[in-house]
Amino acid sequence: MADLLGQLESLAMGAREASASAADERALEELRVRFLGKKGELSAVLRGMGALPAGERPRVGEVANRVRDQVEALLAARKASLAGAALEAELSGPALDVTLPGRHLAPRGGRHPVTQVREAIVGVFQRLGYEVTDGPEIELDWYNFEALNIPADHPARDMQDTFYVDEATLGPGEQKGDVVLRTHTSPVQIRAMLRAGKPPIRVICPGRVYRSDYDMTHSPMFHQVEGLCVDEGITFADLKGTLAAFARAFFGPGTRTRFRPSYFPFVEPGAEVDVSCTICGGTGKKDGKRCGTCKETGWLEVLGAGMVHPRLLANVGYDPARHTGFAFGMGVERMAMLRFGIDDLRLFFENDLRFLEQF
Ligand code: FA5
Repeated sequence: MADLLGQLESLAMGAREASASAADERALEELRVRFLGKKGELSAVLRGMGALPAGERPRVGEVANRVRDQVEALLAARKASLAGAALEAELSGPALDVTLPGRHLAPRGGRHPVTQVREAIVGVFQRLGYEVTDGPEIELDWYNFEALNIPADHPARDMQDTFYVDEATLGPGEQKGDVVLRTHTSPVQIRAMLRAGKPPIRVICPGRVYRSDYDMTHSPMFHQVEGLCVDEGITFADLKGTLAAFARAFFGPGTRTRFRPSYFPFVEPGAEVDVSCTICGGTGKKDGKRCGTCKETGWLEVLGAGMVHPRLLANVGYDPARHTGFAFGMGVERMAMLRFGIDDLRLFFENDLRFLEQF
């Protein structure tokens, strides 16, 4: 018995020394396993109790329990003192400097001005009950020209104006001249009518178009928005009312519209539509001087429009005696230039952040 009691005493002493020098929680856990674990030192002593006479066992058991409590208390006390020291170290360490400049947030992206304007235009027509539709940018000559009543000798069909798709990339049965990068969104008029099968149709189509152009107000790739309305009894008055409502919604309530006769092969009659100048309010004068935006005319040309040519309706199998409609098309970059007062369209495509951040 004296032997076992001696072992318990030295276990308690060993635990006292070891826990005093344990540096962290992990070391304390290792000590707990070493002294109190299933295969630890205390269990080894208790296993030795089996050899004792029955009368001596309670005494040894009592001392063993006390030693277990002592070791547990030692470990807990050391744990608390380590935590206290860690907190102390943190509090007495260098203070958090709240005056340091913050880390810069990554710059926020935004929608491109052309996208913003496209969405604004489309939004007005959606509120007027138009549905958004689309068509391919690589288009068949038939949709881009032929079905739109644009004759073979029309200057738009010239190589100088249109990007034709190279022979190498043509599909089976297609010939050079059959496939073009669409030069306007008007082919979607044909596609929308064929898709619908029959009137009524009220669609708006935003999209990219391509022309062999390049100067301050023309770029080889630009965006248009096409509108088409076909039904029974649609008249030029509906066209005027619709575009006047659009102009007021897009440019402001006081905006006036003017229709000038013009020619597009796919409409009859056709018109160019002007709005009162957004800069000088239609007076032609800005601060007593000539308004440069409208060149003193008081008007800005914004889009082409007209009544759908009966031949188009016939091309898609509609009855021109029963159904009539109107169509219009506008350049999105042109609308963006007017809205934001920008004089060089090419700025939209240079992706210079100093420019883009202003919108
Ligand atoms: C057309 O493209 C006709 N399809 C519009 C139309 C539709 C008329 C329906 C009648 C009925 P136009 O070629 O004028 O029309 O072009 C329309 C607009 O596109 C122009 O007013 C102009 O704002 C814009 N635009 C034309 N070429 C360029 C270019 N290279 N870069 C930027 N914008 C352009």
